[in-house]
Amino acid sequence: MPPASDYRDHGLEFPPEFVIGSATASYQIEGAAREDGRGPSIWDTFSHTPGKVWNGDTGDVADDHYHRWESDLDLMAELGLQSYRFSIAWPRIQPGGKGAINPAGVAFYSRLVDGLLERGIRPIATLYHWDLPQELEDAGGWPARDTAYRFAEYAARTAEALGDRVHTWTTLNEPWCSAYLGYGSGAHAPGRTDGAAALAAVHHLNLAHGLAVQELRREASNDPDVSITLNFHVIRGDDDTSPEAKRRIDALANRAFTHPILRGEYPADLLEDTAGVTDWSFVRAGDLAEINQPIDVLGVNYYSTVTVRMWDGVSPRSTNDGHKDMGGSPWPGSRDVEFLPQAGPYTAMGWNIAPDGLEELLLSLKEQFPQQPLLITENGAAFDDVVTVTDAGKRVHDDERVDYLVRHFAAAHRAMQQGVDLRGYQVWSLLDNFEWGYGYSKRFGIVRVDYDTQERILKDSALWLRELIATRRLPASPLAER
Ligand code: IFM
Repeated sequence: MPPASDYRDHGLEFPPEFVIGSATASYQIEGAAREDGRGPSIWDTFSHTPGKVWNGDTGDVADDHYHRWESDLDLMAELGLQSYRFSIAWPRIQPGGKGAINPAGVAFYSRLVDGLLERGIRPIATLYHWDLPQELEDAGGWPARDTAYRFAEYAARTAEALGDRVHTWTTLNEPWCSAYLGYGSGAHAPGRTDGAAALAAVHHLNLAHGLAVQELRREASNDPDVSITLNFHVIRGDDDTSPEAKRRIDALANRAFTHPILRGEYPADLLEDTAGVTDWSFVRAGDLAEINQPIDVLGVNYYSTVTVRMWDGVSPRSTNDGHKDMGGSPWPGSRDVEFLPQAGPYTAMGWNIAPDGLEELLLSLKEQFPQQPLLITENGAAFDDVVTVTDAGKRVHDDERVDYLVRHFAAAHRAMQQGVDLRGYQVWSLLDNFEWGYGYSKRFGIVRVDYDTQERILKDSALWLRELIATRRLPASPLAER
């Protein structure tokens, strides 16, 4: 084990009740795709379809976490994590997405939760991080209403099994991606390119969330915190047409979720902007009341910003919307919004590094939803790491990632100083993993994974996080003195 970092103390202090941990997701790390009764998910199908994922990578093996969960838990304990956010693979619990549970699947997560608790780490469980059972997609997927009811049933069965021990439940991770990338642009599984289907998926994901919240409250016996995680778009632009473009993207990306969930309504401008795509008749009487359930915390995922203006229809169109275009649009009804290249620096994803965007986002959520506690459920960065072999063993001096984290924790701290009720911070990701369409080409981990040997190497960012958690003070960036 390398020594703790010697970065100069930056000094910002985080209170003990501010829960600092790290996050992963089932398909990205587990592997064991066909073991112990797990059924196929849409990501198995998609990743095995030629041309969909970089290099033909799949989650078949991933980080082999399904077999290495115990040593991975020891790693978390070594880092002193206060919490661990993981996701449960629906097709392990219900291989076909409905009916009887698969005992082996439940047993895996039960062992994981017990292992976390034994090590004093708070379990934060996400019910859906994109691995929809393939059978449900074959029956219509998220554009079909029935999927929301199937999800509620899965939530109930899972809470029956684990609802005495999980501290925080998250219903859905980033429904924006499930709906718009899965059914609009086709960049994510199941790879459909149909704007109307994407908007129906938005509604059925919202409905699934609301129904699941009710099941979790009914079935869990330990009075858990219940949440949803959204990937907010922080939208910028200083062109004359930017205000209109911002309004449109804010409606599709942010308010399409926050307003039904936290206010019980769809924004009128969203319905108007998308009227040429769908009439929203899939929203039935009573749905909004089902969706609008109180949640204990709102999960916030933040990585970077977007910059927009309206396309004039003549100039060559900028296609830099930060999302791979696979033939469809992730913005139904607003294809005429143009996403502009942004000022750097950038991560290896090509995403701009903008910590002030996180502060702005947290303040804006406080203003819009003053009573709603917040939790950062994901923030982190991919960089092209280099392994250095020293006498003390293998090291990864990922200074840029540490710098990114220092700046974003500092931004969160500034927001807290301004009154934001922020309960914690989960760094994405604990382990390098399967980065969806980018396969294994992008490394977000604070722990490096050698995909040939499955060796784990603590990067400097992991040591930095360990120091932050142990001291409660933000260690300075190694780049600060350069
Ligand atoms: O890896 C993903 C994660 O699954 C969802 N949020 C964004 C991360 C980085 O792209």
